[in-house]
Amino acid sequence: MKTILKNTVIVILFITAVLFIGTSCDNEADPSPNDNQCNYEGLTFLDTGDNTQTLIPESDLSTNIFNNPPNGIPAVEISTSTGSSYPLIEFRTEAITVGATEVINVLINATQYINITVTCQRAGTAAGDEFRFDLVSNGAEAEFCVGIDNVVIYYEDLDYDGFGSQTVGTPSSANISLNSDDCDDTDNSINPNAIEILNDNIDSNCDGYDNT
Ligand SMILES: [Ca+2]
Ligand SMILES: [Ca+2]
Ligand SMILES: [Ca+2]
Repeated sequence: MKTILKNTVIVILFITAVLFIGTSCDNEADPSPNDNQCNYEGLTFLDTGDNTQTLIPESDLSTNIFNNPPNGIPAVEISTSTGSSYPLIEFRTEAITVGATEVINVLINATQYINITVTCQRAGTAAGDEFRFDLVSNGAEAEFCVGIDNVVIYYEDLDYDGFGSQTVGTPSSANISLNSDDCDDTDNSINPNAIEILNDNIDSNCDGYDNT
């Protein structure tokens, strides 16, 4: 199937599943136990014939968890993988403990679909853990069952040079960075982008050596 046609079909199926059909996606016991594995993985819905339809397989979804974001509210983001032939989907929720709910918007191919109620039915905190989110709108349901691919960690960047220290940041940290590459977080002239001053007893560019 050509990519554009495939994308169109998936978007229509998703919108139909989430927004219009009065079907459900009860593909596991409800409420779901916090099992280690989802029965069905990826973005799925149950059609009117009670068959689980996979809109996007898990392997084409990328899932990040933010356990220590600057705003102090952990969140999960799910998107289509880079290079995926599926439509661009961006999903972010702060409902990431079992039973938590949130009403969110979901972005599909640059269009916002609003007022989708997300319920977290399986939760994790580390890479490899699985999340299961129920998406409900107008009585229709779809589900994300996904494994965490990346744990995004924010580090303290107390000298504001864009490079974090090894210290994991908190919402009260003065400044934060997505990397931990600073070898001296008290001096903004010392970081991986600095020019090394040879043999001054300071490793200015954080490569481990004073003279390179
Ligand atoms: Ca720094
Ligand atoms: Ca150096
Ligand atoms: Ca030096």
